[in-house]
Amino acid sequence: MSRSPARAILRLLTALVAVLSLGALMAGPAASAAPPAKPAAEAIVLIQDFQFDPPSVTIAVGDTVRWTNNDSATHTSTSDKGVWDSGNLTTGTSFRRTFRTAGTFPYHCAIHPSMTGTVTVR
Ligand SMILES: [Cu+2]
Repeated sequence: MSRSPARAILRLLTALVAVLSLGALMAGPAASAAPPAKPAAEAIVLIQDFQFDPPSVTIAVGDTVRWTNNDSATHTSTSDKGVWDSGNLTTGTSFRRTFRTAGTFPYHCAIHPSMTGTVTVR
């Protein structure tokens, strides 16, 4: 059996390509994607004593607000403009909404309209 140098080089190149492909595969798509300017954050609004606490939060586009009802009464987080409605939040339950557009979003509790808050998205 004679070994051709061309064949040996070809085999070497094939192995090299395989290693390089594996490396690219392991690096994954994240390596080519630009890193986000800021990881998405979650702002927490507690519902207690018939109030949203804090009553106003300012977040960045892409961030999420989480409302958690710490009250004994049932409340809602309901957009004044119909953008979202949590439905009834019983004691200990939460509702999350991610805001993908900038703006000022007033909201209230549908059960207790005197409870109001604002989400500002920049
Ligand atoms: Cu309420």
